Amino acid sequence: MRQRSLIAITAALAAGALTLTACGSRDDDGGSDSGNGGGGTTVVIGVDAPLTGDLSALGLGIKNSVDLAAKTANKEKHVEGITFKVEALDDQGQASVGQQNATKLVANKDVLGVVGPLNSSVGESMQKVFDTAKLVEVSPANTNPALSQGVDWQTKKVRPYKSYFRTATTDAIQGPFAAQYVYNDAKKKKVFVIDDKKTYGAGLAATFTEEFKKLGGKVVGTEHINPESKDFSAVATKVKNAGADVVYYGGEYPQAGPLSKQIKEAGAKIPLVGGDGIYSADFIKLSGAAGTGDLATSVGAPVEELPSAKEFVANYKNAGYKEAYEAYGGYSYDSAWAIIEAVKKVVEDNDGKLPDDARAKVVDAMQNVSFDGVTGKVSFDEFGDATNKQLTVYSVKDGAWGTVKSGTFTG
Ligand code: ABU
Repeated sequence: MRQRSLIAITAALAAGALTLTACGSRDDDGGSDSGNGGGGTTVVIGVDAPLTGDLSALGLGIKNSVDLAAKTANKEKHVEGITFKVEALDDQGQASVGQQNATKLVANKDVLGVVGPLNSSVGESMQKVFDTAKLVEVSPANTNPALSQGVDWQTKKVRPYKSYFRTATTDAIQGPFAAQYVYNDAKKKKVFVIDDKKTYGAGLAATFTEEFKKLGGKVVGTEHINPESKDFSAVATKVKNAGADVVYYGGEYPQAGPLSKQIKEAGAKIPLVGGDGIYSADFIKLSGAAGTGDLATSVGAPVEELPSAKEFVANYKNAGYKEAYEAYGGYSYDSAWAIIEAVKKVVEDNDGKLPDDARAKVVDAMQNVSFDGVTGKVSFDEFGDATNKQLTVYSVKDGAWGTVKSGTFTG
């Protein structure tokens, strides 16, 4: 983000909203320069995330953060002649809905990039739709390695889709990073591993387990839960009887909160550890007092502690969004800004206008995008993965997540 006063940005946000209504769109045939000289051309940044349902705390943080990036770019006139607008669609955390949304976003010729989705399982269902249309997507939250490195990523990495990028790091790093913390720092040696059978949860539990065993830790039990259920008493009893000194859960907070509570109620007074999918204020609401001492890893450094994020944090607050930016706010802002930077490059390379094949050119430009973002340096490697591999361990203390340790996996 560029430097600016808080007063200026507040005025700018209002101005940005007005500008949106004054701009023309690109021609339906994808032609350029459809805006008039005064208003310029509208470029739409799509958003796909769970905006309703039990994952909406994270999804709304994503949507709001993209909105803030678009308004900031408009206020700064960051891309001469272009006004950015946001079209946000609700995937409800469901792969089939995400795929329908991808088709809708592709059909809108003004959409030149999409931020999202939250869920790796939803991402899987959207990638081909976007890639066929040469429409770039940048996920701030998908962490399953296969999305960018192929299903055989552990033996042979092959990028499946040129149009897919992400600003969050992957579970190839997050799971082992958590295992190192649990084994070496927290000194836990006997783990009970539970997952929700979903792309993200099962994958993360697997990468954690592999490293935990490599370090010398013992897996004393494994279970899968049904994410549609909230009654985990049977698995909680198994945890108690297994003699574990820690639980690792691959999944998301709507299940992790009640699971933590029920494990403690069953008599196992041991911490539950999870990944970025449980790093939400809603986990603490759902687990109640039982959540104290539970741990989560999440992508990147804590936004509140990053000098590069100060302006984002202040501007988000000033913009008056009802919902918190949550775990992926900074990454969502940076994902949107990456699209804005790619559009800027394409426009500047074409005499200040969008070319007819703008989508394909934005995909190409994205590969070389590089800027200092909210979360640090933003750029992508040959798989479309974030070059920023940092992660942080958080623990629940006094009813809030507190930072424990930042770093990355060192194999
Ligand atoms: N990364 C955590 C939640 C989103 C996902 O990858 O499914």
